Amino acid sequence: MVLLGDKEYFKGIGEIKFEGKESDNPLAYKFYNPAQVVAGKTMREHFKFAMAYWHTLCGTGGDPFGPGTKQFPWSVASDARKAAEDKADAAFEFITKMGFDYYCFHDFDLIDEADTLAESEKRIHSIVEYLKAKQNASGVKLLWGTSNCFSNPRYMNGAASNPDFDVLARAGAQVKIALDATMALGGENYVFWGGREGYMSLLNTNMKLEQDNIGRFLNMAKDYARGQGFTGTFFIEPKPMEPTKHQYDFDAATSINSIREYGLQDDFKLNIEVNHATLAQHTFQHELQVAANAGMLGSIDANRGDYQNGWDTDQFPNNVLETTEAMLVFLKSGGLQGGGVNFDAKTRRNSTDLEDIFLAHIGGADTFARALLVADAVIQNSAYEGLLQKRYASFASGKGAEFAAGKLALKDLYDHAVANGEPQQISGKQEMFENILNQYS
Ligand code: XLS
Ligand code: NI
Ligand code: NI
Repeated sequence: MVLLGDKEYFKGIGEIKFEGKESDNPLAYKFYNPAQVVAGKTMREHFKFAMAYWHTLCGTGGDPFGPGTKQFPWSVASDARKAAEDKADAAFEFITKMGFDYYCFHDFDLIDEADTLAESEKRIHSIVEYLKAKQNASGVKLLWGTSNCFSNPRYMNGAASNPDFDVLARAGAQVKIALDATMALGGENYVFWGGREGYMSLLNTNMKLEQDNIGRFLNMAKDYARGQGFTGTFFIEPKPMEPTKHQYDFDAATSINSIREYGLQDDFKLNIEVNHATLAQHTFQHELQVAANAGMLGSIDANRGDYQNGWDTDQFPNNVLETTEAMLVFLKSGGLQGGGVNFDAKTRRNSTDLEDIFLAHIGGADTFARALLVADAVIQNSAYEGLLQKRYASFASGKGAEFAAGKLALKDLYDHAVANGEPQQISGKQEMFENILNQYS
């Protein structure tokens, strides 16, 4: 089914509407009701759902054992500019039919990279003009842009962490062009995911120099964009491994340390991805909480991994209980600072119908919406908050409160312990907390 010249790619699929949980229509939202107010904000404002250009329009399902399986009707033109326009048409048709307000891209998701830097820059500029018109016509906005400094073989030894200055400078040029494109499109944020910023073997690696170079590189990118008037937030997206064995931005805590070490804490926050958290042997909610504690919970890449293997499988979210634990952190920390929820997720290799892309995003949005509703009900109506407070009540009065206010010395702890004897055993009540989540979901 090739629709050359025909601008509707997703035929037979209209606007996806909220129909509620009783609806049997697979192409309707059961829980995501954009206008519904939860904890003082509409769902639409809470989430700022975004489509990821790379998975949704570029990824045809190839894996190490076989080629792509999906024939996208927008990927048939041989001319780069025409192919990019078709892809943009499909992108905006999809985003608007989903009722989403945002999208995210890597530079060369938009249009194929050319043989030279100059020609690549020209191509990006020309497609940016086209996208600008599409944004204006639809009201769809750019949540964040980024540059792909990991696919091209020139980056096999890294981009900003490359041992060769020429490659580092080449990456700098690419980031400048991607920043220009992001700013021209009114992008609200800019992401750095260091796919090849890491190493495979310490034997051939000067880790200190590589990390210092990344710090200098990020500062230069930030200074350039600020100099051009960019007021958005920069996000680091942590991931422990894949493609490199040791990625420098391993997890939220590691990345926050780097951000502070490089002096970037006023401009940078984190973009937390579910499957990256689990690859780092953390939970998603743990990573959100670490980011929130540092005031750096910026944005979310929504997906999920697979518990039976250790890859970045980028499946769509569908686990309500787990997402509810994440939404508890989300609500209690006041939501995302500047970012939104980007579906960095792909349909399976054998999900080959165009309709599957809609079903997947509907499922992802419904999972987040349902989890938000449950988390809100738990906070508002259940014993949860009270139980949590009670667990730490010893710091709210007496000596505990004095300690929390920084008024005690070690000798005071000694005196308190001597006076009070062996502390009572107090249960952590984990099962009771878990039962509350189950009860409200
Ligand atoms: C890969 C990352 C990537 C970033 C953007 O694992 O998730 O898709 O989000 O470069
Ligand atoms: Ni991501
Ligand atoms: Ni990822």
